[in-house]
Amino acid sequence: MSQKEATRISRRAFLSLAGATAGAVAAAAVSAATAPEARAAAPAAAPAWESRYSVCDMCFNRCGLIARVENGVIVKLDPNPRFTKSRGMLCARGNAGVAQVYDPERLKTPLLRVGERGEGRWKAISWDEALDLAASKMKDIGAKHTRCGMLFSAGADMQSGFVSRFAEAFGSFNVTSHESLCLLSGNRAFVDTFGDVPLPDVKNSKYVILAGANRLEALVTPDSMDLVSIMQKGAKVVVLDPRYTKSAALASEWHPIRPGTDMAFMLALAHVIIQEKLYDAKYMAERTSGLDRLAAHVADKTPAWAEGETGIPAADIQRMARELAAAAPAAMVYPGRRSSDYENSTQIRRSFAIVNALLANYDRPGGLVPARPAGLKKAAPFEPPWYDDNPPGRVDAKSVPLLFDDEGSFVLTREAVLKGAPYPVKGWFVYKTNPMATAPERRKTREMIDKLDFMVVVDIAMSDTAWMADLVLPAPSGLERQDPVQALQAGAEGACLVWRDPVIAPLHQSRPVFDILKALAGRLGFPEAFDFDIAGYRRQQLAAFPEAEAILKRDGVFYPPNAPLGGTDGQPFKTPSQKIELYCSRYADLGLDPLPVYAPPKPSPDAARNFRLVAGRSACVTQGSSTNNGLLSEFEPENTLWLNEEAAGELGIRQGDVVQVQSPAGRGELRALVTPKIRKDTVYMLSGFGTLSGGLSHTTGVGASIVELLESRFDAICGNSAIHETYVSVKKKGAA
Ligand SMILES: Nc1nc2c(c(=O)[nH]1)N[C@H]1C(S)=C(S)[C@@H](COP(=O)(O)OP(=O)(O)OC[C@H]3O[C@@H](n4cnc5c(=O)[nH]c(N)nc54)[C@H](O)[C@@H]3O)O[C@H]1N2
Ligand SMILES: Nc1nc2c(c(=O)[nH]1)N[C@H]1C(S)=C(S)[C@@H](COP(=O)(O)OP(=O)(O)OC[C@H]3O[C@@H](n4cnc5c(=O)[nH]c(N)nc54)[C@H](O)[C@@H]3O)O[C@H]1N2
Ligand code: SF4
Ligand SMILES: [Mo]
Repeated sequence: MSQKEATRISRRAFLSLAGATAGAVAAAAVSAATAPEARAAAPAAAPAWESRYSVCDMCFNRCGLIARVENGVIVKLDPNPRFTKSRGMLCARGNAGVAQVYDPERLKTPLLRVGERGEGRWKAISWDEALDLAASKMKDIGAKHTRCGMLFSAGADMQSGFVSRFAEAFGSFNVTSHESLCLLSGNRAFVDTFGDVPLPDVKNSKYVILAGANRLEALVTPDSMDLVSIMQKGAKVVVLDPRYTKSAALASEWHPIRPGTDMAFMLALAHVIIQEKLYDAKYMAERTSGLDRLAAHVADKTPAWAEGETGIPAADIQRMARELAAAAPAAMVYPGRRSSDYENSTQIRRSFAIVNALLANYDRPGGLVPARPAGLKKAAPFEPPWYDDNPPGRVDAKSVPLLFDDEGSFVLTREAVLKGAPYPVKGWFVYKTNPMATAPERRKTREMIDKLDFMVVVDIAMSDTAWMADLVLPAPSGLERQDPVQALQAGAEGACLVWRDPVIAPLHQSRPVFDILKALAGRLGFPEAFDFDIAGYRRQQLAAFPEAEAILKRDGVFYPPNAPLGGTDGQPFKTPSQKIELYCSRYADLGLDPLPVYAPPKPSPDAARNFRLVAGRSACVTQGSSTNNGLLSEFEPENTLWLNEEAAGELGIRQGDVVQVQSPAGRGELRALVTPKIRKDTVYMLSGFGTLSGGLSHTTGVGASIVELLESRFDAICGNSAIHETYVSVKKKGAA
């Protein structure tokens, strides 16, 4: 039976299980659904099914779940009703977590590359051999290139903090995370305006402007569910998106904004609110700084002007500004999450932050609320060593004015590795992140890897990044792991605490990254940095809540006492002026625009490349890497190029035709989805296809890779990647 057939059966099994009541049906389905290894791991005469708590690991939201385990095999995942952040939801990807665990293509043993890089010839080796090798390579790189010669990258995970800890103990400043491909420009903008990154309290909001965020497909809990509930109660949700997304379809209003012009829209909202004095003057005087300068800055940013930039009718912009102000403070411009879109994204998101400030919605129900302290204690504190021979800072330091030191910029780090300057980086430890599929300009990531002496990847699957490594280490899924406590925030409801205990024993030879790091720390001579276990670590984290452990075991979630909203009233904001900085004094000091200055999006430098390529989510795919999941791939079997029907007509492209897409970075071939649901000047495709790895049978040779096409642009202030800045040409395959 081929792997595809096997996973098709598992999908059928999954669907029948979802509705099954008879134990016999369930048992039959399970035996078809599970890989032989899983069955082998099951104890012979275990009792009937048990429910075990865990937290979904199919994306960063960490929705609480209950796993039903029969004879040592997970047969179904359900939402944990006590976990209120997800409002009782476990999405399609969450349900498909079972298929990740029992994926026949999972990595099973440590693998050592024996052929050329990317050729796919591997030798299974023992853990001892693998750890000895990794330790000796890291030691060599440290000795030859200083300890900063090792780069560490970790994705969103409850154990990712241990990777940073290891890097610190090892002595390298060079750590990157998925965040510099995701949300750092948005964070930069809000930190520099409010002094922190507030959360949207969607649940209590009466008016939400959702710009560049597709919350009903790109799920963020509880916001996604709350948007639907508030619309049912009469709240207004306005979507600005060049595509008619599912959020657009359900929203009160959709405006197909011209890509890259959101700042013009926001400045015009500010113009109307200020001109018509629709703001709370006392609040503005007491809590914000720079209103006069902002007023002067937006004096000519009229709705009529913004219409010319955005394509949104001036009358609508004026009406929306009035409606928004009337609903304030229970109103917001949704801050968004992924802001890795434009080279001026920090300034674009600053304009979002400024409109929110004009609504006086900070720390108010229905507005933007500060993250609440969760009361976790720092566990296992340690004194990181100091190495005199190290360079002064990160390899990407000083490449942009306001890099986040802890995350850096993947795109700029890659540039530095390619150049070998300011100093060589020759080793890469990668955990649960897949830059070969999620960083723009795949060719460059490949070239970066070619510069390395040693690369080790800890993953659950043979991702494209793992495929390029020297050493690949198999990881357990979240359902097989014990994880530390993590605080999660849910709008006005504040923090909750979760952890993970294994629902089943780890399959195959997989080992959690904590164990790997601990073993390496021992071999590299700093065992003291990992001289604890996760149970002990969690006890220290929970020192303030003696009751938490028992409650976590009983309910799968613990709610620390959360202060009511309004707690920051009268308190200074964490900005230089201690106020909300409409005018950003820090930017002025650095020679950056202290107020967001609008510039029209740059036209394509090449007349043949007349489509802007934009990225975005599907509800059934997580980033670049769940497309090989046997259940989810049935919903998204391949990616297509969304192409406006008029544009397609002009190019002679019909529904389903194979098209060739080209950019300065690369090219791709995939089928066209001819649709009215996208602007004529924009094309879109999903990530996670056109993979290179020999261990991803659903996606290798299927569709096209968007990261092959995207140019490696970045935000000028913080170095976050900018993946909507690429223009592509499109033609029918075979056309001249
Ligand atoms: N199902 C699912 N849910 C997820 C994830 C996932 O992979 N799958 N990932 C999670 C993560 S890590 C993140 S960061 C979030 C991302 O969630 P979002 O921040 O909502 O990001 P995207 O889905 O990328 O949506 C961006 C939208 O912006 C539109 N757009 C493009 N250019 C412009 C423009 O110039 N202006 C405007 N107004 N719109 C534009 C795109 O068409 C797209 O629909 O989702 C999270 N939730
Ligand atoms: N073109 C394009 N690029 C994008 C985006 C986009 O919308 N379009 N979105 C951007 C955003 S917002 C983000 S957040 C980033 C995300 O970028 P990444 O951090 O690269 O995210 P994923 O693609 O989810 O990669 C997760 C990796 O972890 C592995 N994995 C899954 N579960 C486990 C586990 O339990 N243990 C281990 N060890 N590994 C596991 C997966 O196999 C996969 O290789 O991508 C960014 N890049
Ligand atoms: S949103 Fe879906 S995939 Fe993400 S944690 Fe929740 S259930 Fe899992
Ligand atoms: Mo993200």
